[in-house]
Amino acid sequence: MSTVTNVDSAAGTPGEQAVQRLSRARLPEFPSAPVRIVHLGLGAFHRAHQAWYTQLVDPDHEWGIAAFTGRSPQAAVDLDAQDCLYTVVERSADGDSAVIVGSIVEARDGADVARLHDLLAAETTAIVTLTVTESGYRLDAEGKPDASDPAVERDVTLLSDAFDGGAELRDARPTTTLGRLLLGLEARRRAGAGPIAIVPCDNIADGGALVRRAMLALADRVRPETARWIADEVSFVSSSVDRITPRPTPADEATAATLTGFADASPVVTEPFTDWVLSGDFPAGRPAWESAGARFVDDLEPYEQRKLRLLNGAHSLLAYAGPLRGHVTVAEAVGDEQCRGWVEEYWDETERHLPADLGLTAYRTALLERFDNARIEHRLQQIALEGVTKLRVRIVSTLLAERAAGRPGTGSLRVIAAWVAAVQGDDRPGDASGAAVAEALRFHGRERTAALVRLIDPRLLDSEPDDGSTLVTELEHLVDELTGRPRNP
Ligand code: CS2
Repeated sequence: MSTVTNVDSAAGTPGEQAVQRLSRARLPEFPSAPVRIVHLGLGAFHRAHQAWYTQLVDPDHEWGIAAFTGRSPQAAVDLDAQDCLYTVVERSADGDSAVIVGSIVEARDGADVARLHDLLAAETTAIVTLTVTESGYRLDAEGKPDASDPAVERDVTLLSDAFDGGAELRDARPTTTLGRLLLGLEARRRAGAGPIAIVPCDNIADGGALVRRAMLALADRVRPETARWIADEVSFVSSSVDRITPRPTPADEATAATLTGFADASPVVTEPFTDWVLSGDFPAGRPAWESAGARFVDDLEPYEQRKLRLLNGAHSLLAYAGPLRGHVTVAEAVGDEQCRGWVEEYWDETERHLPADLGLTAYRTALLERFDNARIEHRLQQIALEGVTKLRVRIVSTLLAERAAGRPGTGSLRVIAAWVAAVQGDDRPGDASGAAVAEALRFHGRERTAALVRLIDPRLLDSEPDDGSTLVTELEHLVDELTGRPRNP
């Protein structure tokens, strides 16, 4: 890995910071590697995680990444303007250090499906990684492509047409992540380019199997022959990813320039901690990510559940409960004794449902230290987005297990209560399930509470002996406690 500090800072225009823009011409130690990895969802997390790992283990520049944007095409424009080089600022509680990363060699608007088509049709492309957020897969509660989502249905229609030869495959313009990926896989099948690995890197449980099932269901609706080819030739790898990476702010640009001597319009700030656990096959090869600390395991579930439930679950708790107590960042919220107590209570409860040999005490201590790092400005508002999908993944299994054991599961129920309080409040977090949440909010009183719970997972009510009546009462008590507003009888 190259760490660049205070390199020649002579250039620059008057009135601007006197530093040169990052470019491969100025930094010959970052030659452009050939594309062998395609990434969907070019954002800060990918750049601080998978791209960072890839650079660390690729001294001979053999594994270039072509990254496609998800929701923000501007990210590709900004990165492209600096030859896809960018700074990763590692921010510990004591200070900052920086590395320049060059493993991304191509940054594209996600709408450039023709380029995705060509890259997946190339035998040299071995891997597709994804960071498109939990809701970016557009799945229903059963894990199938959500048929009530008009974008999914539009893609099914236009891909069916293109796969049947009604339109040129390369010219089709699906808009959903799975629709685009399916088009790319069909291009690969037609080109005879062989097997490939798909690696979802979002906070979802058993992501490889989930995305495989979803992709096969989608492909089956479009063209069963393609579904069969995917089932035989495509490996879906599950992975648990971990690195706290807040959304970049304008101040990060100045920090990056000070640390490296180069102007960077797209730096990423992240914590020093990082983890990556993977399970699955890479039939067309892969970088030796394990040399940078990634772990390849047969059974991912314990690691994944530990991370999703303890880290992400606590994040969600703080994201909804923290603002009710006036907090803006994770460090502020977890520094509040009351919130910290709720986190500990939630963790005690969750621990009962995780394997005991996972070093949970040390894991919790380390988590608190990471959350306490006040130099990482991790805004609760960012974590609060997409609550329905996140709570489904992070909280529901603990709560169901607690209730099945005859306990109230107050620690987990409080996370849902905090979300209910947040969506009922004025500053309702934006959500991919926004329309469904708005629908539930049209009810009143207990019906509204039940409708919101049902959105997260209907089993929470259906598996209760009294159809959820007690759970709703308990939940409403917790909402009242959190908001300090006892409801009218
Ligand atoms: C967070 C995660 O925004 C969120 O929902 O809980 O992004 C979290 O910071 C990462 O998973 C940490 O690895």
